[in-house]
Amino acid sequence: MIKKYDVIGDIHANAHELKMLLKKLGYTKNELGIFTPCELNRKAVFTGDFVDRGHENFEVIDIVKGMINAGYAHAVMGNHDLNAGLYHTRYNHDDHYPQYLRPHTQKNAKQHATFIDELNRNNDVGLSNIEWLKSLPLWLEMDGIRFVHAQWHEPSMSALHLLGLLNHDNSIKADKWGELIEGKPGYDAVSLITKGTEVDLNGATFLDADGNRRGKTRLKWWGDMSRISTLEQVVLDVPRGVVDGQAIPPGTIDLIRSLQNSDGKIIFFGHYWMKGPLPTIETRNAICIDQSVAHDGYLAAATVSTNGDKIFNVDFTSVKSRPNFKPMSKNTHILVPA
Ligand SMILES: [Mn+2]
Repeated sequence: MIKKYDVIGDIHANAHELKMLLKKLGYTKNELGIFTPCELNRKAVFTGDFVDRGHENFEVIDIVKGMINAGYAHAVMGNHDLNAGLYHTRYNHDDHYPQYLRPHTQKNAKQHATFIDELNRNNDVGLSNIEWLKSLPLWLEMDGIRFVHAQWHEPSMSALHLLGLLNHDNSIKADKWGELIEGKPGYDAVSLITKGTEVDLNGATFLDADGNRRGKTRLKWWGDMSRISTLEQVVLDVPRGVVDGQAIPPGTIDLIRSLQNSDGKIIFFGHYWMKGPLPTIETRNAICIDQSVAHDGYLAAATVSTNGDKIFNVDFTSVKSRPNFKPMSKNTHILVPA
């Protein structure tokens, strides 16, 4: 039997682009307003990051949640969805002071500002949306196809199960969120899966888009191994010249090899702010489908056709982000709730 999966990357609260993309993929609204696939055995799979940056957090969740409940979609958790869960969940720091798992610093509040704004306007819906984000699985495998937000990191997946933090569907148990404290093994494992690995730049530093000086950056783990020879080829977001001529540390090569060697199965993921209108295939078994809709880019999808045993076609589709879309001003003042 032929099945199709429309794999959709980071949406970041851009409901308008999501609706355009679903229409382009042939989905139509049913009598309940749920986007419905145009053929049997076709489903959407969302690779996470539903919230933050755009201004339609709740509408995006409403669309995706409706599709999942109707049996038309699946989704995994992105780092922004995880951060939202951590930001709004308290744990007992000591016996006297419950604290939030993600501290309410100015930086964290700013990153989450559009969601907080919607939450302040509609608290009941917001709270149920936070619970929904917290219930998403960290990874999914269907018909031998793997879906994850940043990295299919098997040591972390095993660790989370061994620590007893996960349900059978690889979502985090509702009563275990209190163990996701920075520096603890559970936190590190969920971070590696949803945020990926950071590489040390051997003492080199650069200024990131937010003006922070950084000595580490995201590892681009899905390049073609036969072409990779320098550190520059496996680091993301680093301006040209910063790591000129540096060799890749052997440990990093081994890590890349292990991340790509996914039992021969193909991995779809988002997270990495790729540029251009359509995703590109660099290796046969790992495809990034985040085309930076929240940075004036595109919302992309990969339509994967499989006979249940073997993928026989992958098509890419995307829609441009709104021309007048403006990211939040960097000077937006955010009131940090006490
Ligand atoms: Mn993202």
